[in-house]
Amino acid sequence: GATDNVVTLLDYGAGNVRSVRNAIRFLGFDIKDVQTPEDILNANCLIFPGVGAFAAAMDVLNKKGMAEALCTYIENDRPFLGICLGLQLLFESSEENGPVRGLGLIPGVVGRFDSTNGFRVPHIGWNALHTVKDSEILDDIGKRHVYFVHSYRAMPSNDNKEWVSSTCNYGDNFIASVRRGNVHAVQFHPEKSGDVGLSILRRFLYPKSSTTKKPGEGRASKLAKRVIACLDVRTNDKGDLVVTKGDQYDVRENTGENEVRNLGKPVELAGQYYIDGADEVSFLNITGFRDFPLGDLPMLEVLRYTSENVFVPLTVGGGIRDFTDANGRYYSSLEVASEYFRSGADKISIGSDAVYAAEEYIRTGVKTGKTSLEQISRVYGNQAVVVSIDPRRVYINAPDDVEFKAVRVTNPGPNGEEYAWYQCTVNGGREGRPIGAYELAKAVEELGAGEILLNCIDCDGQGKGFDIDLIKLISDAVSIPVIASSGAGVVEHFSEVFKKTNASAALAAGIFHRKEVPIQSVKEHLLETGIEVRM
Ligand code: 1PR
Repeated sequence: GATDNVVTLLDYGAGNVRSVRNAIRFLGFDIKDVQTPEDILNANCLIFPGVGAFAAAMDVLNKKGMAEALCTYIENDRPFLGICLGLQLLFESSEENGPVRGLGLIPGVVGRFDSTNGFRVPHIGWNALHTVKDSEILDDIGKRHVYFVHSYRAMPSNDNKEWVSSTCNYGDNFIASVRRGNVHAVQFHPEKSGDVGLSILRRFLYPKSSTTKKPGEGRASKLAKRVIACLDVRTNDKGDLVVTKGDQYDVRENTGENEVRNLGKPVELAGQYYIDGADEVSFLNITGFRDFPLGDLPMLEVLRYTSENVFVPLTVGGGIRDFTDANGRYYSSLEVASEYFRSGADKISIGSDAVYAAEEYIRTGVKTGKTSLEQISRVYGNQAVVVSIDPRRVYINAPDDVEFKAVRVTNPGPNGEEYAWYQCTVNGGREGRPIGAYELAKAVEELGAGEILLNCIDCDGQGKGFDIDLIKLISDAVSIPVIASSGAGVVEHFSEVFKKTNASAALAAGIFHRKEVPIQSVKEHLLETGIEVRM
């Protein structure tokens, strides 16, 4: 085990392993980074949080001579924990942009989830496991959920039976963890799985402290519906970074001073929501469209501090686009996103820039590969790229009145209109664009978005419920997960959106900030109504 309280970390520089580092430090260990193959061979305890694409990872490992060292280390039964791609690389090969050869330690091929059978890909979110043998680090996991985010998976077979310690059901029964002796690997992210994840890491780091030997009573489950807390962040007129919240995107108070509504400090609130049971936390830098976010260092600091104590996924959005600063220095959107990832974000969210990209794509039919969406998802993977849509309802009398996809609305408009289309906006709802939410969602899915955050300006801050018509329209149109947002006022709004639409998650802001509805009571209500959630 990690006797000297030092963990060796294999970070080959492909992406964000900050949360793994934070979790290791949180558990009281120091980190030694692998520089050479010898560092692998000399490790007492090695963690390999694979990130990025399979082929790129194998490439680096082979070039640096680390593939061979890893094989030797693992064959000698030295303490090892692979995470996500760190599990997949142990197999013979992967179909991800391949076939590509892996380390070949475990028989089997890593393949892609099939989205044609109604399961959304990437597989993002919380599942319980089905434990099939004693895995030590998963002892006592029981029915508790862990966090997955991936599009590829390995399947159990007769050939790899001696390795498989748990499976998870998501369309397929895929391998969730493997274990042989001191060698462990997990497909999920313990560093993002809250308390459960931290205790898994703790068991790995302190192997002797686990005394129970009976396998945990795991069981397969459905993917849990996620409850997400959202923090709209901006600097107020005094220059402090505050969590604010608008009514239909207007964040200023109706007082003489017209000040920016201040609902608390971002790091504190995010920490509180984590403790309260939020499945994810999102930060939206809502003035990012006009202020360059890398000039806005406080936001990066907010991420750094938050990720030290918050072990669920963090998303950040606002201002992700190409930018030239006052000194003429050019920053690509990829650089902006990278800075967010380095500071602790697990996903970035793109608003305005995705609208322009989708418009262009629909007009030309050509994927240039140059949009922020395409560039960031190519480097960090689709699952790391969320597109935030800010649509406004536009009532019409007949669906053919516009060239955009319209729906028959549940509640007719002010003049008895029975239809509406949802017009996309940019710059925090200030400017309407000639594209509908439906067209945008389809286009950004093709361009590489891994998830959609679906707001609705009409419902924002109103507490009257989500826009079911809109959420149904979009969640049926795409095969990536859709996060329903805007309008939650009571717990019943959450069960309504999950019963009536195919949303994968529901996000709220105002009711949590004003402490009107605790996250825990949302979860309890969902559970009571038969909806699977992580408790
Ligand atoms: O365009 O890439 O710079 O991204 C800007 C981001 O900031 C977008 O994601 C956009 O949604 C967000 N944004 C911009 N202006 C505002 C504003 O409020 N003035 N906030 C804004 C969006 C909406 C939701 C809110 C839900 C739930 N906030 O995130 O949290 O509506 O609220 P509720 O539960 O209180 O109803 P770019």
